[in-house]
Amino acid sequence: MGSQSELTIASYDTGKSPTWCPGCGDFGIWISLKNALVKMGLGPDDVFLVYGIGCHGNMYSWMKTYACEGLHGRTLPVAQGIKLANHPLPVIIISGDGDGLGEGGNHFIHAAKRNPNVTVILHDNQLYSLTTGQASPTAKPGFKTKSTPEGVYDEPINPLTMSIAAGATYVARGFAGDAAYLTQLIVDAVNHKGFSLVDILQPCVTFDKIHTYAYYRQRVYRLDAEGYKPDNKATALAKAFEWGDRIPTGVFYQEEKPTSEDREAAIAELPLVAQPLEIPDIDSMLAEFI
Ligand SMILES: Cc1ncc(C[n+]2csc(CCOP(=O)(O)OP(=O)(O)O)c2C)c(N)n1
Ligand SMILES: [Mg+2]
Repeated sequence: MGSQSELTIASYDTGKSPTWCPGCGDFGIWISLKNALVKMGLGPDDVFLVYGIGCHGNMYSWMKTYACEGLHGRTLPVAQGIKLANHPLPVIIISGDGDGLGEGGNHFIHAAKRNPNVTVILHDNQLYSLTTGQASPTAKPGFKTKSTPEGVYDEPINPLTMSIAAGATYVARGFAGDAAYLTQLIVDAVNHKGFSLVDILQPCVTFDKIHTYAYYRQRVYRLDAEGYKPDNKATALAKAFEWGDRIPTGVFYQEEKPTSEDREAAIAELPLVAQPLEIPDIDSMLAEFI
């Protein structure tokens, strides 16, 4: 692990500057992620980031850690492969609402069900922003976008209720305009052992004039300030459906459960990367199949 005293947010600089639009919610998420890594003492060599395709995924170019950019929607298969190969390595997924819940929706449900020890940071702007502002699966009814000029008319996917129902063991929501609290939620999510989601309300300043920083600021409140306890699925689901004049943020649900790596006998003693490559007795192994 990197030495926390030497780490600063500058430790993750690549020398490239962000190309995000000035004011994009991605900035708040990026700074919160860097703050969280510094707080946990995870330097560029101590963590693997898997990026989706979208404005969020462009972070790959200005964030120095072990990392890869997957195909659009395929962050979770890649992340689970990395976790199987080297399960002590923290793996964080930088995904979008389109990437993670549209193209990658099926992977998302099955990853939540398996409970690998990975964290999904979901940049939830209700839009496909990189492709210039089409409605994403989380777009709310009535929202007018390039692809829905009369307003969205179908039901949105709710990342929180979907994750809780599918079996995720840490489910939280943050706001890109509150970096201090978002940092805390990311630290908690990465420290949680199991599949963790931080769904992040993220204003898109270019393609969305409705869900602005002011819009969210007037509505968001913290569950923990109201004595909420995240230990009951039914209560968590009810809270996760709350959306309107008041929008809850914080930890909706958390439970301890064996991870997919815990259940994998082949890596019980040693991570796969630390295991010897040679096959001890190839002839007797082959004889089983002949
Ligand atoms: C298989 C495939 N389909 C479609 C695209 C085009 N595409 C690139 S980014 C994107 C949407 C990104 O939306 P989201 O994940 O919400 O990211 P954001 O830009 O909002 O951060 C799409 C559809 C692609 N690159 N690959
Ligand atoms: Mg998006």
